[in-house]
Amino acid sequence: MRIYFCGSIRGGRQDVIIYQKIVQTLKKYGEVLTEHVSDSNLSDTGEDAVQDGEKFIHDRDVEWLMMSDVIIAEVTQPSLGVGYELGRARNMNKKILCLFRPSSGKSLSAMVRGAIDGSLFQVRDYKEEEVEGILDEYFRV
Ligand code: 6K6
Repeated sequence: MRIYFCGSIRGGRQDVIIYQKIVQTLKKYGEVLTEHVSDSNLSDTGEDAVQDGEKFIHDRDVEWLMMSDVIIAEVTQPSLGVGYELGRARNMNKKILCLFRPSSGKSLSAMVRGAIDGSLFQVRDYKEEEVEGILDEYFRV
């Protein structure tokens, strides 16, 4: 199973600890193609982008999206990149789970919550301490 994890980078890194918890849990279920998203050394400044080249990053990430069996996105911290990835993945008819924490006081974009289709595209509101259980449930069915 190939898993593509999406989380905010330039959108802001304040949830990186939660991304790490999610990626550690996802590793029980398959290969996480985008483990770097949970790397606390990755800043939102773009230094890594300069090194790698933004076109390279974009094209590699879209290729990984195509190769992946499932997309897990932590969508609490708004990110243009994550929104873009979700739109592309939806168009590829991928299985997608978006995780959102209402306790943040934020309100999820209607373009994400409104994309729920009762099967492939799911959005789950959760509390931080529930995240492992939610992922276990998602991957065991
Ligand atoms: C590093 C630091 C700032 O920009 C970078 C570039 N590095 C990236 N490397 C790999 N994936 C990236 C990078 N930047 C964005 N992404 C992808 O977009 C990830 O898969 C994330 O899910 C998403 C984050 O988008 P932004 O708009 O929050 O950066």
